[in-house]
Amino acid sequence: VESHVIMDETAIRRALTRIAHEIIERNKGIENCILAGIKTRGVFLAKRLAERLENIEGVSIPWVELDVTSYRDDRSSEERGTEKANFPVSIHSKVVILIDDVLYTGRTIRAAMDAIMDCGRPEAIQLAVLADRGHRELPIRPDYIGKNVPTSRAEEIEVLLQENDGSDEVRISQQ
Ligand code: 3GP
Ligand code: 5GP
Ligand code: MG
Repeated sequence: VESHVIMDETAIRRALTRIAHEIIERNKGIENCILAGIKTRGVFLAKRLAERLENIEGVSIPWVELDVTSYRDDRSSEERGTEKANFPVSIHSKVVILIDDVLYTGRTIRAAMDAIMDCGRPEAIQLAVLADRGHRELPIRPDYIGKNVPTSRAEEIEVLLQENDGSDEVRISQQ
């Protein structure tokens, strides 16, 4: 399998720092925002963004973990289970910013929006992704993008994060 690095540790760090500034600018601060990281790697990215946002703005921002398994449309109802999303903080009238590592068909984000709506009525939902590899099957677009990565369907993006994989790196590989 041929594979090469498209983002190294520095590139990932700079992309997250830029996205943090974009979030602050777009929302005129972060007082009304909540970060929702989509398991697995989206959660680590959400934590990192929360840390940056707090350092820049000097106020804390809540972040939550989102497991969208039971809201997916591409699993059988047995696989999905019936567990309802449950936020530890109220999302009423908040701007919920979804965070994921890779955006592809958009089905994960569709499921994530369903999970959020099940928990209340946010003022808005925004989307931040580390890599957008294209091939959307739904009308979904990210508000904040680490890197646009044009891919063929046969390619795959591998995201390695320190917290989970021991190093920070984004790679693209031909299957
Ligand atoms: P993540 O949970 O950290 O995002 O979907 C389970 C894992 O498999 C994901 O990790 C994701 O990174 C990885 N993965 C790689 N290619 C694909 C793909 O084409 N579809 C999905 N759903 N996951 C993929
Ligand atoms: P989608 O639902 O948009 O098709 O896919 C998004 C989800 O699937 C993300 O959570 C992501 O983890 C995973 N995914 C889809 N394609 C890829 C890929 O090429 N690389 C990685 N790392 N994850 C992918
Ligand atoms: Mg993911």
